[in-house]
Amino acid sequence: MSLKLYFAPGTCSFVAHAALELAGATFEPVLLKLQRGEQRSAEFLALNPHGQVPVLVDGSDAISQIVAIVLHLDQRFPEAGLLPPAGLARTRALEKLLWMNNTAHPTFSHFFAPQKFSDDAAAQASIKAQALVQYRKELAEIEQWVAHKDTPWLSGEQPGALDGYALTLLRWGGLAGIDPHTLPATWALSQQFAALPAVARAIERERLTLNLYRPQS
Ligand SMILES: N[C@@H](CCC(=O)N[C@@H](CS)C(=O)NCC(=O)O)C(=O)O
Repeated sequence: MSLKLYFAPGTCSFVAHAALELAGATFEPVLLKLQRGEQRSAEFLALNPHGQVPVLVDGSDAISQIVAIVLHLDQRFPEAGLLPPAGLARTRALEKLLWMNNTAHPTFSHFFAPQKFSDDAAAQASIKAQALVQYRKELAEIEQWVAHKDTPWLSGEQPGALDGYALTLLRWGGLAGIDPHTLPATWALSQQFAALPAVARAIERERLTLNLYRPQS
């Protein structure tokens, strides 16, 4: 079955993009320009009515949601080790993956797009400020996972989905004025992950700069 990934450079779709490359999958990458609203085209909404990337098309099936896509790829390419295969290690990896997706990622969305959550300018400023406080704590939590892991990668011996998400969340932190050097373990892990030939292909395709840090004015 043919695979196609709808992605937008620098967004959370990188987690799926890196996973496909790590799995050695043959797939067609389809770049969407979110600034141009391409995620709201009729063609894309037919694949994902939520109008968001990533979407993985596997044959005639369109799959959205990062966690669902990772689980699907993990089943399809078990040898890639995107997640631990079984047992408590798998449960713990899913626990982290879900937290990244349902907690840290939405916190950043509140910082990046506060207009989604209020149409009042003062309320937006407050949402943004509070989200930044929260996001710092969440990146600090990931830093603890990375600093105290007893395996080379976040979920085991092989690089996988958690490492791709950690890199993505750390990059976004740079946009929020969080210097990655203040999170040295996550920064080192992200650099190692980015240097893997498979991941480097995704980074090159998305034309990503790893360190986006700029001090906030
Ligand atoms: N829960 C979704 C979140 C997806 C998401 O937030 N995608 C963002 C990019 S990081 C997006 O497509 N935003 C465009 C929009 O909402 O218009 C998932 O896990 O896939």
